[in-house]
Amino acid sequence: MTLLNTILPEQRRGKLKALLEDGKTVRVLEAHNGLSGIIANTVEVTGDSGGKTVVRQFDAIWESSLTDSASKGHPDIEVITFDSRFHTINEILMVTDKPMIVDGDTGGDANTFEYTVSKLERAGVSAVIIEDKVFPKRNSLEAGVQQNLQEPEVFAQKIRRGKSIQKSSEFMIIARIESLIAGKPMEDALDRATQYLKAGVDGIMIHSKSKNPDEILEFAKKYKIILKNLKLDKPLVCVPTTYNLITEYELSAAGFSIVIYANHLLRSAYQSMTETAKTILRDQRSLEADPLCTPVREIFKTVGFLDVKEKDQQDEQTTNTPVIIPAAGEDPVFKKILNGKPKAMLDIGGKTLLDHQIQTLSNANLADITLIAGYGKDSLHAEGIQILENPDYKKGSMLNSLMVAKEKMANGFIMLYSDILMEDHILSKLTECKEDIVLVADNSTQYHQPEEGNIHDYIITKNHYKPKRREIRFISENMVTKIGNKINPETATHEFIGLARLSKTGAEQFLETYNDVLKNFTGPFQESEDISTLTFTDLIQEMIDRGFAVHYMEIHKGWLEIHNAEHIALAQKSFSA
Ligand code: SPV
Ligand code: MG
Repeated sequence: MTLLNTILPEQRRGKLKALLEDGKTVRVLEAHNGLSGIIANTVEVTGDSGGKTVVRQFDAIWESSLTDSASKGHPDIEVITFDSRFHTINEILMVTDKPMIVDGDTGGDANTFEYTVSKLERAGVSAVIIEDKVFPKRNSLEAGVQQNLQEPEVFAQKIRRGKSIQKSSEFMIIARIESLIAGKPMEDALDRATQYLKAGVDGIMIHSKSKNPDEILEFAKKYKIILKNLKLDKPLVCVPTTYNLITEYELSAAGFSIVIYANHLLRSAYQSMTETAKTILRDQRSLEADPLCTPVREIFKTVGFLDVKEKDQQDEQTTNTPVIIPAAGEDPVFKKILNGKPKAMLDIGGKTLLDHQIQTLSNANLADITLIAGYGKDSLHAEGIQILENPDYKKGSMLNSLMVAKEKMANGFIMLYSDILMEDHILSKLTECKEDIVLVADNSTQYHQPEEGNIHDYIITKNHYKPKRREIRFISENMVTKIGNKINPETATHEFIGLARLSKTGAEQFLETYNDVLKNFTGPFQESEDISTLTFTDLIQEMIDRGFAVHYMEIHKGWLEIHNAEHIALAQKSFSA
């Protein structure tokens, strides 16, 4: 179900009257369930109108007794209960925003009809058309069927009762004259029209199963005279199923203001379904039937499944993505200042490095934080985060620590190096990225020399992109082709800042590659001398080599890594500013 076209009853009900008052010839298409309702509501073509290009759509939806019954596998003889019809009506109303005209069959007796009017009006239906036959009626299109007409006085009284019960002035009751269907003369039809108009009906439908339109055109001519005599202006409705050569334009010129295509979606669906079923039987597989079928994805799009997918992805990205900070290693540079404490406890302007990180994460609504501790773990403290331990932190790389939090990765995660600080906007932007694997990459690396003794994770992006002024690039082009600390800084386009986001799918691919590499390889691997010291960037490079799409989110400065005393001073300066 798509929520795009939903509309409240009071917003819809008056739409039909408004179209008629605007002098429009209302083009109506049948629907028999939610999906056909969406088609009737939204399908459009561009056409020509007096040399001008116009977008053509249907104006309203016909909820047909014939097709509602047939879609339930039943004949059109008022055997489908009103409750069942009302279920279909609501199903269509739920996914459309155009006015609906309901085929009310005979309307039952006057009491039943009052309830029908009340329920349809409340639901937001714009009009009901009832036919002047005796309950239970027979469909009008089949030749040789006994058609029993209701006494016009009895039918006129049913109209009065219906009109007296409706609450709004917007709801319309239209009388359908079946004289021509029942083989009665034109006079009978005209007589009935006069009586129903006098009873207060809002419009007349003249029905015919003739191959040519002569009789309805004659009726239309004489109907104008009746209206003139009664000083009324009430719309005339036709259903050109059998006399289908005549155009809307001609019908409009003859005085018809509502034209109903009453059964075409169901009939075309039936033909197409039968053809598909036979094709599968013939070929004993479905390959040949495929060209007869709409792609699944188009159905998904039509019924709103793709919207749901997108919303789920957005939710997944913005709510509670776990953040994993591998912080187990010992930092030789700060050994003295830290005095046995882990680097995360480094004081920067009166606050620990970790608290600075937690603050930035919480500013981006990221509250599920897991830190992997190792060296100096007992002196590690921070509020509201989970701490896991990597007892083997002396062996292996930061990737081993990251993998301690494997359990947190199942629905996607963010990985943050423990020694970087950044401006808030970087994380907010990262949570909005739609790709499955996104590395945050700084493009300012090209403007400065690598610092002595520091290890930098460099990136080379697809197309060897070097920033130019004012340029729009599409996200899908933001692909990483190479990553690692052995890349020549001269050829690198970006530096990986130690912040990455992996979606559920991205995390699955990441773990799958990791497990496979550990199982099947020994010795040197990517940039590492041995598989046991495999790094995060090695694994990412391996994923790229295996064909997984690794994207980058480009930033320009706005972050710091704390590798020496100078960096601390710089960070302090930034925070005090
Ligand atoms: C319907 O669509 O159910 C109608 C029109 O009532 S007809 O089938 O032509 O009678
Ligand atoms: Mg009908």
